[in-house]
Amino acid sequence: MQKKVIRIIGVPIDLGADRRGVDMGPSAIRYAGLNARLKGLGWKVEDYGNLEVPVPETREIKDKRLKYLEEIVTINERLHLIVSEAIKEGVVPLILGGDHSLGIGTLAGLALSEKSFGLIWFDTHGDYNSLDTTESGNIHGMPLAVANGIGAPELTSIGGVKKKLREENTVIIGAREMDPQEKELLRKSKITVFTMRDIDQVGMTEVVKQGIKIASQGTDGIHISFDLDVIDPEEAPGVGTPVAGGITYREAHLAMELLADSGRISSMDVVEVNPILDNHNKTAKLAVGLICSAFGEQIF
Ligand code: 6HN
Ligand code: MN
Ligand code: MN
Ligand code: MN
Repeated sequence: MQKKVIRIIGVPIDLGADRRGVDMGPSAIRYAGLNARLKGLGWKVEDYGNLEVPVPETREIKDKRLKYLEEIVTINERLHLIVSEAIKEGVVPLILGGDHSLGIGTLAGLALSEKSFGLIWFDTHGDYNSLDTTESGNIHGMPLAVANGIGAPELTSIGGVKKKLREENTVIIGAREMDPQEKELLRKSKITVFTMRDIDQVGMTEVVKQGIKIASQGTDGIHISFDLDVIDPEEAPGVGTPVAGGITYREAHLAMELLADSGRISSMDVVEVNPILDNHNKTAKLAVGLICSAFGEQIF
């Protein structure tokens, strides 16, 4: 039997966020044993290594509303080609961040495919800021909007097609902190938002089941974009933007286990691991556990 292939692509970027450190995420996740564990699950693992990303100290912020725009465009131009190539070859791209601005490149790469993908975005945040709604100017707060065709033309034009996602097949899970105008913008879309309150009320199983249904309708697969800050900082202290009141260790695993059961995962981003703020690589180890659950690891 031919083994299925996962291609790991590291994107050590922290240009999209104010707080430094998520550039070390790919190293921390690899150091936590990712490749060996995936191989243990029967996957053939191709590690592409890391994309070259400039160090902020060597660059200047030219526009405070779009910090490091040029650099982030260059990186995502490169990433989108690598992701689209992986999909074309029938291998599963697994992108390790880095900050969430890399979602722009991943989704642009998926959009180049003839296949169509639903999207499940696990995040505390909406990442749906536009040029006009951003309060920080940090591009990691914008990737979902950019993928929906909203934002700086330099970003939305990556990959040629402006709209890279199907709103009706897009789901956010775990939201609990959004900027006021970002919220308004998101409400105008057809994106489904499951907040922490929804998870509290109906449980993670129900939320993920509904999420899979929404992301599956009329699509060939599901892309998971997993921002570690969706997990409670007690469990995941090493993240770029920690916010109290997140999902538990088990809820996160359960979500990945249910997605694995669906058999529909086409690709995955794992972002915002910050080793500087972490406690003995706890968050990176958790990230590895979640990736393995998504790719077939079972408790029993
Ligand atoms: N993330 N809404 C805030 C901003 O700066 O736009 C926070 C964004 C966080 C983004 O965690 O990927
Ligand atoms: Mn930075
Ligand atoms: Mn995010
Ligand atoms: Mn976030």
